[in-house]
Amino acid sequence: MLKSKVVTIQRHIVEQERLHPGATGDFTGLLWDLTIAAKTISREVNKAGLVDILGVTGENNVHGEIVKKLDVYANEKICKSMEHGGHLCIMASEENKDIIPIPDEFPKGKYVLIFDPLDGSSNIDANACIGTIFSVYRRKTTGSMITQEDCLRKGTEQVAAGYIIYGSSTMMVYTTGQGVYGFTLDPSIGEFLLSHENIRIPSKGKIYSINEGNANTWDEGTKKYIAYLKESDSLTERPYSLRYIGSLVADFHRNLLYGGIFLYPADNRDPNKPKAKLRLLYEAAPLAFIIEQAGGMASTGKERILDIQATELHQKVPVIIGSKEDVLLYEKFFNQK
Ligand code: P6P
Repeated sequence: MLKSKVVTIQRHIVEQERLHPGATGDFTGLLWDLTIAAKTISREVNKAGLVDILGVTGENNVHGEIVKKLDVYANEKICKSMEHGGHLCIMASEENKDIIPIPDEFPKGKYVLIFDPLDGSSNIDANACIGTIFSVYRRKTTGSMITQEDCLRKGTEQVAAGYIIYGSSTMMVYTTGQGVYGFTLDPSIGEFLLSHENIRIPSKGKIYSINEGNANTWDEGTKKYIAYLKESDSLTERPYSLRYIGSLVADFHRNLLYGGIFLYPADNRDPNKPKAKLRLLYEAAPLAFIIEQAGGMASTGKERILDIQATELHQKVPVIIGSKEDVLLYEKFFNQK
């Protein structure tokens, strides 16, 4: 039974545009083109088991990870869908070592798109949830040359961020700084329909998401915090439940709706050289924008993720993200001397 008020994502984007008096429709066109790419990737993801798109290409991406065909497909689909609209001046992707220029034959726009085309791809063959994550900035440089500088930004400069989650249904969740909105794809009409208006994350959850297999790599503060969550205390609603899919978008989306904390701390076995895993520009920063817009918090343990100035395209950071009270408590444990 459809809700009385059926709002497509296109209509919502236009309504959001009206909130920005200076908007030219350029930004609307950018988000619109993204929804086209999302629908096409969703179609391929949902039939991945039926066509020879599963399995690996045998190549590795810039991080030395084996690339699955769907990653390559999603990356190419987003690039092809976004390069000709005249909204972008540059792109950057998890799958590409360097920035992705807009081909000369296409007009250049004033926005920058940075994305992870298919995060959680190691779960593809297991038919587990995977997702696309994107982040949008306004161009920073003014000269004729568009450089990597336009991509190396601080998260607070984002004008939009979002993700598409390919799960039991396909959802697109995004923010332009006016709250967080979720749209569910109705395949029968090929439209994303508003299903989650103004998403707010509970201030405190009862779920924690972390790869417990890495416990021997954690710093002392993280070890103590996770041990604390496992103690029994009805007053503070402990023990928490562990929920970990191993697909960032899926773990993030569940915690956004139910409340809770997702943690990917650095490997601290060499305290002089802590090693993080998740990437700042196309994983941590866009999700941090979304979580703050939903009333939550995103930290490295030491600092607000949105305050970090990127210095490398594929820079990695520790990610502690979710309900504000949970992240604040983690920071107390992490910074205990
Ligand atoms: P681990 C997937 O490869 C990913 O980048 C995220 O989607 C996910 O949160 C994380 O890695 C899982 O990493 O080390 O727990 O398998």
